[in-house]
Amino acid sequence: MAPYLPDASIFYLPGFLDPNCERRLCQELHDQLAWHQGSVTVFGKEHRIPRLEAWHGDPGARYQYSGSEHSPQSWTPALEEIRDRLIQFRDDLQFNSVLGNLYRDGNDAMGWHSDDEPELGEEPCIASVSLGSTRDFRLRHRKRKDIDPVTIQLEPGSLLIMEGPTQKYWQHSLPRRRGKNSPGERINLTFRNVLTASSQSSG
Ligand SMILES: O=C(O)CCC(=O)C(=O)O
Ligand SMILES: [Mn+2]
Repeated sequence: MAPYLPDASIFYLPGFLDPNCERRLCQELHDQLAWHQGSVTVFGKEHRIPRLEAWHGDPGARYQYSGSEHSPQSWTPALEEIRDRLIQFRDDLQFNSVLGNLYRDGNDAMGWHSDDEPELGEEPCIASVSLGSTRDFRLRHRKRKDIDPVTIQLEPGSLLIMEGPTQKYWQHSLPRRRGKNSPGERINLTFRNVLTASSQSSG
């Protein structure tokens, strides 16, 4: 169960993928996605981002992340399998793309942000599937300092759905975890529906 959060609609389901399926898909995603390490430029200095990324989806689902725009690589069988399971689970959802993040170990992380890019439209639905090591997922309200940040442990095979006003009012992050309990490799997939030129012109 996800904790109750005001101004948000968050749903957490452990065991969305059974353990055998999770292990098989984790290996396939590791081997088959177009992983690369991006970089961001801050005050004129280029920094490599601390994780690997891959953007896959329908042609035309162009998306801006880590400071530049990317055209998608095509769907792989593992990505299509997980996307189809998501649609079976919630047939009101549709996704034309997926951002993969590969955290090689506890030094890899993602800073505070919201998935609120204009190309995701108003109140986007983001379906996040986790494989590999468990990591802490942190959430904090953007304005209300009286609400404490929340941690959800994203387990292998779990599904986290964020929708409604979540991205408008909340930020999330995946902090570094160093030291003796440092986690092993983790893959996260966030399925998204990016507005394309044709979806925008058809209203
Ligand atoms: O790895 C995660 O669980 C979070 C990924 C994320 O927030 C993103 O891809 O925007
Ligand atoms: Mn995000």
